[in-house]
Amino acid sequence: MQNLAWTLSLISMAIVAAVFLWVVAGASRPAEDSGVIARSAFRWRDRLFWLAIAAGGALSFATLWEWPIAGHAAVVTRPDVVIRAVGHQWRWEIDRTEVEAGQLVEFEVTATDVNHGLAIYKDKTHMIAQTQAMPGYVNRLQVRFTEPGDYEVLCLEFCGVAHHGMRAVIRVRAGS
Ligand SMILES: [Cu+2]
Repeated sequence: MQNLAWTLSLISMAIVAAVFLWVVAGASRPAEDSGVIARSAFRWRDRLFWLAIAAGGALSFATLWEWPIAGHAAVVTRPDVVIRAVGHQWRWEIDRTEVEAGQLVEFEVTATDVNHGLAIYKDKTHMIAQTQAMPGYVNRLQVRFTEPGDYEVLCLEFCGVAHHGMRAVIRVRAGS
């Protein structure tokens, strides 16, 4: 899915760049006899504009309908486990790193220095939950790990030279 999105983005960027170059190349030509041709071109431009707006709206509606990040809605359920996660330049301080599959885990996320982003990944590339880690605030993030395994915690907010080194692991054991 990410590769498809990346390929489509590249194609779209190439089309935009090509149109841009075409317009630049044509800018030095004197304007053609205005009148019927120009009026019809303007009408087409108007139609294309509204078509692009409608297509963009439809595409956004179709693809963003399902919220991609689990457990990000308002916290309403009592968690089974509470884990405090504090971001520092450049490490995570997490007071508990083992839970059982099926438990509702609430992360209390904050930071001591600058903004960090706490993101939990399954299988390296699949982010299952994320929230900001901000000094002076506690953001609560509820996650129910359904499958056992090691989940990587990375920083999503560029926070300095060793940002990439902010890694931790949450180990999810098979539920009893
Ligand atoms: Cu960070």
